[in-house]
Amino acid sequence: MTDNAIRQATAIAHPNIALIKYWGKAENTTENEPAVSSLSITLDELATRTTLTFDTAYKTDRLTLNGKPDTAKLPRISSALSVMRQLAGITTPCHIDTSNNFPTGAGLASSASGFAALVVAANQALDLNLSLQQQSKLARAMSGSAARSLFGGFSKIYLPHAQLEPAPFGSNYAEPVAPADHWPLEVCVGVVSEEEKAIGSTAGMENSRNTSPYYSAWTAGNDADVINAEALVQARDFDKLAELSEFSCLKMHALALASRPALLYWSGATMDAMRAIQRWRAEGTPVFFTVDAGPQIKAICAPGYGELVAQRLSELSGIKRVIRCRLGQGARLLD
Ligand code: 2P0
Repeated sequence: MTDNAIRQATAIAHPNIALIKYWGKAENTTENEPAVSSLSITLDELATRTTLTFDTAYKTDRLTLNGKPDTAKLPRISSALSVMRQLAGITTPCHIDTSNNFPTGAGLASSASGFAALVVAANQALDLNLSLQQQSKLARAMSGSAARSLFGGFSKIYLPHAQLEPAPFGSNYAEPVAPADHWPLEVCVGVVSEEEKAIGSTAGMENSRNTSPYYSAWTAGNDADVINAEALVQARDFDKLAELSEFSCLKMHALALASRPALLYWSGATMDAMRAIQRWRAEGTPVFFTVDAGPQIKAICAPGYGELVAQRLSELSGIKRVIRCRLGQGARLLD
């Protein structure tokens, strides 16, 4: 690409929700390397849509989020984009116009969908012709969970050795485990709060690595959890995946809770919903919960049970609204 061209591309990406959680970065990483393996599902209903316009007429990068200028988030996005500009051999400023149809920075994985959409749009606009694996590595360096949103259905980051590769791609990336139609699970997101969280995941993970007495036990267990979860996904074994996924979620929160200062992401409504979901499952409804770095509750349901679970979830006090999702596609270009 020459430096005097106007280039534009639009991409869409969906958040993903980890069933086997990522929490913790490799020590001394300059490439945002995760310290643990993870496995996730990509959703369909929630989405980030991003248009990038590179134009030499601009003096600096600018960011519009949900129609409003956003200077707070610009530095992180701008420097992420600069890695891709460097690959293209240009320095052209860019207008990043992005919108989310769900709350930003509130534990609904907006950084996963946001950075996945950014990489896919930049790959196109800058004519980089990167493979999906290369795009996933770049997304991972921007935000760990974003690597997984390159793929639809079920995907994983499996890094039993965590060997570092040279920049800009780093050593690890996400891989597809199974497409959405392999096992069309449904997801009901119970929104407890629309507010942005006070402590971002990056700072929270560093806090846990530096202070939680459970950290080494946590990193030692995740490879096996991912191997086992992948086999359960392939076998479509809902009950065993439910047990393993709730175990991974609670293990991550135990680690976070035992950090100093403590990372307490749940509210009372989160915990009430966790107990209700376990009760529904004991009564025969195939559903399990997961919770990320925020108070929202995610109820994962066997195919056909989304409507029933959404109804029950919406009746719990403290749940403001329920968003129903199915499993979706990976990040992709829009015309
Ligand atoms: C996950 N989370 O596996 C875990 C579970 C939240 C809880 O990955 O610092 O935004 O940008 O690499 O990906 C959220 O952290 O962190 C996350 P960064 P990211 O989905």
